[in-house]
Amino acid sequence: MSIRTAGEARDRELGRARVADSEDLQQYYGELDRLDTGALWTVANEIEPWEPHAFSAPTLWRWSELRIQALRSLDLVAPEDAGRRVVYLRNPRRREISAVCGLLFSGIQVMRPGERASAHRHGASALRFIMEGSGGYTVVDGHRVDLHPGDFVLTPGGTWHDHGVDEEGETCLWQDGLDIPLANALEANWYEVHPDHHQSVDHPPNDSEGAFGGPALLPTGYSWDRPYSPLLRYPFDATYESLQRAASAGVESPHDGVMLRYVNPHTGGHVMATMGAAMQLLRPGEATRAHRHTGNVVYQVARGSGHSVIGGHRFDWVEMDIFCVPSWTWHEHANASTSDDACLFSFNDFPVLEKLALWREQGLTGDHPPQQNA
Ligand code: 1HN
Repeated sequence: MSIRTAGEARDRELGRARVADSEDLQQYYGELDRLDTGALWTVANEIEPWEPHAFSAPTLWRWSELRIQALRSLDLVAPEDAGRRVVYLRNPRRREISAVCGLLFSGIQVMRPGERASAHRHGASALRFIMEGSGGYTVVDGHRVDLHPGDFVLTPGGTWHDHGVDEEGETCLWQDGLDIPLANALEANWYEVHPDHHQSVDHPPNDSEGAFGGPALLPTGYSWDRPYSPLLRYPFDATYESLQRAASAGVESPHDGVMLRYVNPHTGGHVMATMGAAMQLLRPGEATRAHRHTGNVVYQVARGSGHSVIGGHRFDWVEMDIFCVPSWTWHEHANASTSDDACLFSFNDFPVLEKLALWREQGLTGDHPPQQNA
């Protein structure tokens, strides 16, 4: 797929590769090819786009459609056979790597009461945003974490994890976000099945929240040297209250509304090494200004309804819909309601961009973004 969309006309400029073709050159290229080599000037403009190029298409998946298909899978496959009963979201331009956007993965997992999915671990990191159900839980390295709608939960790379729904619970649905395509692109992913297939819970339930979930309070005398947050669950109610408090304190951005990052309380940094996450509040009638940045973002509507303009395309959304914003794509969001809040959960690959010093951001002071390239 060509990454030279806009700017081909500018490739005639001094400073770009602009070698005119000739018979001698064609013969030369043929000889290089036989040696598994090539002339840089034949590919330079292709591999050095003027601006960051997104391979993914801005896309929205309707929860009303996803939910029906995820529930259908309940009667079609058992978690013991499927490993994980997940319907994944496939970006129309990322089919070959099963990515939702950029190098991120997203899927809808469904489990019914009494089911357990066996324990495993992998190099890739995972996160979950819980949509519906009760009695769901995940066990992360022996710590049980209960799953409630609106909660954001971590299963960091390298940790043993298995999930289940208690017998007396209700069918649970949640979004799984993973960095699997990234880990595979880096040729660094691996997978292990737990020797006992299920973990024993060897800590009090939800202990990570007891220890690390206080308001800006941490236990004394603990040490933590893992590359992810010791807090494994971020409940919705506390998140929503924080957004309200931030709004009252005037903490807002013209591009994001009131947006709070989920943080590793130990470092103040992103929750995991490869993926960050956030929740943003669009107040009644609020519309943000367009901006763009490197990094890919997958949004899920946690509350309310509205629309986003992404790369010049308008997407109307309602609760639980999922949509994505590919790298360097102009985007803006609007709350459709003049009386109710809208909340957007999102996860992203920003930690990777930041660590590799590839983060770049551009905002607009005017109201309308320029025409986005196709
Ligand atoms: C995985 O391990 C889970 O543990 C869910 O629940 C989705 C998608 C791709 C690869 C591994 C899970 C996954 C996954």
